[in-house]
Amino acid sequence: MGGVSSFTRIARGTVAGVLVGLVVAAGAAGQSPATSPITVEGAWARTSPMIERAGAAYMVIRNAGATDDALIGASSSASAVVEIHQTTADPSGVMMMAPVGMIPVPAGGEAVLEPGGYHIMLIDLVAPLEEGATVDLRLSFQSGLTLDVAAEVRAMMPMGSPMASPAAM
Ligand SMILES: [Cu+2]
Repeated sequence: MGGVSSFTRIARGTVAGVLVGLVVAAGAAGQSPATSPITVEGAWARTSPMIERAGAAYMVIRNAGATDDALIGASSSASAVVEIHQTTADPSGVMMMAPVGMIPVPAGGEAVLEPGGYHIMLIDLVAPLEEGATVDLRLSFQSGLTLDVAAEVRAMMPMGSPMASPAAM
């Protein structure tokens, strides 16, 4: 049946295209941190004080390059859903959080993810976050770069962190 064989050819072509795409993505993921303008410092995570089976991760993302970049997504084996959130206060001072499409990481600058501001939201945790354990995160950037980060689970904000509302993600 000519129709079937023609369908098979198209399908094979599609599979080949997907494989090429995967090789390119693996190359980007394997890029040495030494050559990447993006670095992450002080990654940590905690269980949400407010929401059962949710947690959040925080860090400072630096961009030593000459091109603006942005964090556009993340994944983790620790939770079914990972979203990029921003906590803000409404005019009456009530803290609320919502997903954002990206967190800008300007050229020569940094993005600060901290309680009361930007954070990586871990939704539907596979297991409760245990203090001292690490949460793996794969960060995806607008530039196509991906970066693997290990965030240490802590009960409290690390010493020296700016004081934000401890109840807010
Ligand atoms: Cu959140």
